[in-house]
Amino acid sequence: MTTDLLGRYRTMLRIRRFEERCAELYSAERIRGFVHLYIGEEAVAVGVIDHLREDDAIVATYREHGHALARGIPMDAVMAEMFGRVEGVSGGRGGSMHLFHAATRFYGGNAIVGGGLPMAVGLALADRMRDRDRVTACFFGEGAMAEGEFHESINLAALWGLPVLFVCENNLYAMGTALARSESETNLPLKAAAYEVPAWSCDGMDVEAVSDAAERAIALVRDSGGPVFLEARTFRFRAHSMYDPDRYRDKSEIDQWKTRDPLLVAAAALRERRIDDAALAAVDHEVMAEVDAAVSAAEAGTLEDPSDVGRFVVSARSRE
Ligand SMILES: Cc1ncc(C[n+]2csc(CCOP(=O)(O)OP(=O)(O)O)c2C)c(N)n1
Repeated sequence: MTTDLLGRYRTMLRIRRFEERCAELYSAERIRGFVHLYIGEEAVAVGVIDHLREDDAIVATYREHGHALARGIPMDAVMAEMFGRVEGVSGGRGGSMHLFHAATRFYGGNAIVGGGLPMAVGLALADRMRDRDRVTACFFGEGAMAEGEFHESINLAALWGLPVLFVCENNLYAMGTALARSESETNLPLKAAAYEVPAWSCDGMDVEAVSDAAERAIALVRDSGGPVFLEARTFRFRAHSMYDPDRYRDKSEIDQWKTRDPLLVAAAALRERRIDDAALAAVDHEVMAEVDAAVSAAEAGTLEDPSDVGRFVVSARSRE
């Protein structure tokens, strides 16, 4: 847990530099498969995950590199996964969308929109049945709130009083579909409140605002034992995925949000606290060295022998 703003700035910068490098490596065809970047949204994962305890759980989406790094999964293991190497966090079999790390109770990484929500409710149910004082933080986009899984999951969590923090990362677009074009009600906390779940919003571009809101939300989950819903209003600066030509948003809208880049917002607050530019540059230097080392290690990593392709695959025959 990094309680100071400089620590949070550092984690956000680790996510940013990691992903910028991933984008370059993807364009160079050294990373393959699907890649969804979190650039612009870093304050959300960092502000929330900071307040989780080691034995709390996290469920995220396919846009989960930031959550994995904020959780403390080593960057080497995340980068190796991007390269499909055995040393990767999921043994090279998951790739960008399926980061999984049982040791830190990081339950993915899920390619299905809304797919993580019932899993989070199940994890919280298991904790409740075993009388364990744990919280499950579930991250999802506003697009997932149009899915039945959102409504089924939040309803059961409320009905059964399960300790889930539902974190909606509202970046306003679900692929090319703007929220206001697909939902008659765009007040997202209102939807959660319809299930009697305490719900509020925060500025997802300001890590301190997210942190304050998350601290309050997680404390309420622990005290009440029931779910809480937090909307973080944010924006992705890059396209939906590396395949997306991003033709549905005006450049002016993106530029406007970039003036509130979470790294700029945090840097400004740090300067007010007399952290000078040289100190921030030193952090960047260290982070770049960490990314360089992770890429070198990943490139030198092991590709699984093709004859192992059936390992971990349960077939009808192997069960006989
Ligand atoms: C059940 C399902 N439907 C559709 C898709 C295709 N799809 C992938 S991402 C996405 C948009 C989701 O947007 P949102 O939930 O807001 O998350 P964001 O990508 O903005 O982080 C869609 C429709 C999918 N993966 N799963």
